[in-house]
Amino acid sequence: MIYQQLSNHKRKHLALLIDPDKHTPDSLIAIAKRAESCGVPFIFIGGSLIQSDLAQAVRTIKTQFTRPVILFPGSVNHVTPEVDALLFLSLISGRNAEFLIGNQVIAAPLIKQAGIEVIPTGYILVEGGASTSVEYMSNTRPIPAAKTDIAVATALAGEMLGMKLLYLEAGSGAVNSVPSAMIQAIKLQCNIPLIVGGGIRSVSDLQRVFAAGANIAVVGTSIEKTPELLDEMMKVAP
Ligand code: 1GP
Repeated sequence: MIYQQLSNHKRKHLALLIDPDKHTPDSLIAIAKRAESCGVPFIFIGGSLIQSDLAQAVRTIKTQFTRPVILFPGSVNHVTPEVDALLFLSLISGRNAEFLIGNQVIAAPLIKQAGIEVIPTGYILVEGGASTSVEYMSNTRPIPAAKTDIAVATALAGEMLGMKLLYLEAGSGAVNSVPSAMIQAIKLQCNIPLIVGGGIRSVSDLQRVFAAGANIAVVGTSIEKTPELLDEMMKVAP
């Protein structure tokens, strides 16, 4: 079960987010090869708006990468049996019923048919200093970065609803990643593993997020710009 690997509390994990639209087949092979050789434990694949062939991208990645490829879906259309597991996201920081339950109802039979491992995930959008694709596409407002109490209450509600993971998201390309105080406060109150992503651009950003308590940190944009950074980041992923 991939969930068991993700929730191994003895380890901190770095997950590489790949948006297939940002790649050519050759660059996809190159990044998957790099991820394999430097020991990246998981690749997340997804994006708010994907126009390329996601299933084909997964197949290409898997020619080089032997560890789990996990779907981080932006829409129902992204469901494909090629992935090893899927974060079944509910956007619990928002109040848009389509992203809380509507799309999940449409996707559930397709996921069942595909036989993919499902990981129920409370997805919490946090203000990151730039307006992001998730915010626009989901038509929801992120939790203000200073409102730790709202983020903790939201995370607790997610855990009480039976979510198996929490995902604190500043949004792809965020100017500011999720504040340490918010990560720490959620870790203090919740027992389920915490993923943190959005705007992690350097080794020191990554160290800060791990030190604050994130179990899994997700990086996308910075590796698209500077693939070598992945090797540096993997050195500090304990
Ligand atoms: C994953 O959306 C993020 O949660 C990825 O963010 O592209 O800013 O690394 P970056």
